[in-house]
Amino acid sequence: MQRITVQTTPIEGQKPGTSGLRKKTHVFMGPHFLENFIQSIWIGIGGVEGKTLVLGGDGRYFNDRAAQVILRMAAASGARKMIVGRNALLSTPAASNLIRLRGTDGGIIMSASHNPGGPDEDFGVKFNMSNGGPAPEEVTDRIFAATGTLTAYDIVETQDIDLSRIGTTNLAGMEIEIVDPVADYAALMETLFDFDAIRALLASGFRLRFDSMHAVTGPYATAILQEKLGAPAGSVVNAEPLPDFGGGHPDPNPIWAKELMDVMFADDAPDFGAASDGDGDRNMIVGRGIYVTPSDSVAVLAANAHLAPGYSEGLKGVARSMPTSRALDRVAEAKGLDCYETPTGWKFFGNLLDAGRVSICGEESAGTGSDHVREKDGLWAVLLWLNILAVKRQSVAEIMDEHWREFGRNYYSRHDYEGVDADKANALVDELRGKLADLPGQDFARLTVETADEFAYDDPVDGSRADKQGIRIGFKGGARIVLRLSGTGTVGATLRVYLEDVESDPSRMHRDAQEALADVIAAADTIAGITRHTGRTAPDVKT
Ligand code: VG1
Ligand code: CO
Repeated sequence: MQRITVQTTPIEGQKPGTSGLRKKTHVFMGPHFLENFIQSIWIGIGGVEGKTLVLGGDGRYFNDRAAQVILRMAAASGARKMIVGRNALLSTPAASNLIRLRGTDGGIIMSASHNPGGPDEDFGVKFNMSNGGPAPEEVTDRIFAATGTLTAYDIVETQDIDLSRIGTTNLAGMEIEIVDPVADYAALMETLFDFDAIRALLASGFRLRFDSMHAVTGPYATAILQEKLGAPAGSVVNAEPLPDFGGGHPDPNPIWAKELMDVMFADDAPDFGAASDGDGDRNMIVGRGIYVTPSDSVAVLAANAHLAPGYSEGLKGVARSMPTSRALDRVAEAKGLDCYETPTGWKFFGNLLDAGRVSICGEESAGTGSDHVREKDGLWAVLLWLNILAVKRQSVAEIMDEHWREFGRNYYSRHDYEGVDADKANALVDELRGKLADLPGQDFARLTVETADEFAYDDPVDGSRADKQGIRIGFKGGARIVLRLSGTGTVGATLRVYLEDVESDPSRMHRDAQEALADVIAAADTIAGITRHTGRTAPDVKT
């Protein structure tokens, strides 16, 4: 075993995006790429010497190899200890929990989340802080700065560590503890929810189907839903994590989780369906014959969380990312709760959660979570839904109907234009930015613009500022368009167009969202010139 210093030179393009650094797997596997980034993390966090970190990933292709490299680099730089999920697996929320539970200095999560995996698909690495949450921009900026000046990295040369057996081992003086990835997380869930009530619901003939999409939640969902809560074997499907997610796209939405949608819209559909993404932090909720948008889901969860033991004393406040629909704001207003609007990405919720200002947060991209960890948490959302259903004994459709009648409905859809030429996408945004000041008062597709600006966020806890976080256009009557470029893609640019309108007439609350939003959709194209700039006449994905 030998500790060596390898000479290297900076590699371009190592700037972390919305959630860590994501690249094509072959890029990550290229000479020095992973090593450069990991050494830059050590620099960005002020060194790893004497520190304890958690390490795990979503099991995608290269997860196992990357784990060995990261362990050897941590040992070479003097880390005291690494706590690793067995076979280098940990869902993102389980990693967040482990960091908090063990009081570590942070952790590394190997995942490109909802992006597909495999040799020709994507890989990613993310650093989380000692609070269990994604590194804030100040830290990712330091990491990125280090990638630009790096000249060498340290690594230990040795055989692979056997990560398949729970227990403790040693690597060049660094302790490695291999833990069951599921146990602590499952125990945490048991403290938050009424497992007896959910067990009784499932014993009463209520049928559920959870689609793990061959990603990391398979073992978690099987242990919790089937083994602990008594859902019959086969309730959790696609449960085996595979390096390429079975060739699928582990993004839980009606397009990529179509298999689940088909089952839930069939005549003999189960009562409740759910799916999760690559690293287990996203959730999709679908009832028999009804899809629940993530923006509605977080609103329903906030309105009913008190029905679960972990939230019985009420919520401290709520938060949503800016493009997420304002269904949550309606609940907050009715309940007298503070509601914060943050930029896209879970890292912006961390300070609000740490400061005890909010208990539940959500994003339109199928991320929901609470102060139990510092990441969004797919299974947590599913369990809270089940707890609510167990108490209310209503169908998902009845719950949505009641919710809309009480709070009003926010029709919502996101249109994604993927793989757009980056220059064209930037030109679109620049042009739009240039005309924001002139938009108020103008009419488009029967809608009158009331406000138009580019979102900037001043963190109320630490005063940090994040600007250029998306363009938002508000119309008279409450409709809204938001446009921004994705920060998680690996090919070209992805333009995201978020569309919303409000409806308070109960007789008009059961329309198709695309139909209900037709004017808003038309206005978006006219205002932003989407077709003119991109040549596209329709989005690639509508969720
Ligand atoms: C997307 C979503 C955002 C989410 C992020 C990470 O980012 O829009 O809401 O926080 O993915 O989710 P972007 O920049 O592509 O819009 V995950 O599950 O990939 O960690
Ligand atoms: Co994810």
